[in-house]
Amino acid sequence: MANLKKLYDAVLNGDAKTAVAVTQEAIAEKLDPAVLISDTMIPAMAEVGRLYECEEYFVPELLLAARAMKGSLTLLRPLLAASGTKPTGKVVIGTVKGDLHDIGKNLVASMLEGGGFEVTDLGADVSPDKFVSSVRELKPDLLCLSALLTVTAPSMRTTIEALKQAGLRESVKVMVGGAPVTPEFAREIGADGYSENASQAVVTARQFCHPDKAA
Ligand code: B12
Repeated sequence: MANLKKLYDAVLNGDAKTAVAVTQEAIAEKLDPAVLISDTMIPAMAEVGRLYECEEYFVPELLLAARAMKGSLTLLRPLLAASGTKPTGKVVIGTVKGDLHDIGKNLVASMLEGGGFEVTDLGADVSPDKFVSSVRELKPDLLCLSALLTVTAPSMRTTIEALKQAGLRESVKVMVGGAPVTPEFAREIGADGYSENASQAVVTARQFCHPDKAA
């Protein structure tokens, strides 16, 4: 029988190989993928976030845990779609134009996926036009913008302006983050929210998509 404690520990310890192996066993035993995610994997990732915030875990542990989580989710996602489980919310994420830093953005995307969100990752160096056309096409609840450079952070403002120009600003919440971004900057450019790190991003995203279920 699939050992779910082993799966929890594998995500917590960033052991992707074990996480994938136990997930395969669980799938073979027809365990409910949604329950697997909500009762085992999300609590493990929440513990990872807690350890990061109290500085017992650092970025490498976060990345390894995110990779383990991603490995399992890759197997479970098609089953979730097939079972018709409703995602927590729809998110489009990308690093803004001119900026190639994607490690933090990838981490935020993985944590959001772990939190049950359906995430479309546009990658790095994404132009305002590309963000606008993706919002038009995919109709996400939340648009997440990442920037790591002081010189590229203003592209967040340009992207929000482009959403306004396209008449789409009211249709989507915008959350921004990345090292040069502050809550003041987020307010100044007209974003709806800011989070300092990936685990906080999930909490904030829940507040936007399902205020009643926010942790
Ligand atoms: C790795 C790195 C690179 C790699 C990027 C590889 C990659 N695939 O991402 C490479 C080598 C390519 C690179 C290039 C450059 N880099 Co660089 N880089 C870094 C470095 C060392 C680490 C960044 C990182 O990955 N951190 C780890 C992640 C996990 O943290 P994070 O990105 O901050 O993300 C967290 C939060 O910010 C937040 N978050 C991030 N995005 C989002 C989005 C949302 C919506 C939310 C809610 C939260 C959120 O959550 C994340 C997880 O908790 C930083 C220094 C540093 N200590 O930050 C410099 C740094 C960012 N780079 C810098 C510079 C100057 C450059 C270059 C211009 C160097 C050059 N002269 O060529 C180029 C620019 C290239 C470009 N056009 O983008 C400067 C920026 C200075 C500034 N203030 O503008 C830094 C700060 C280094 C320094 N001290 O000078 N870099």
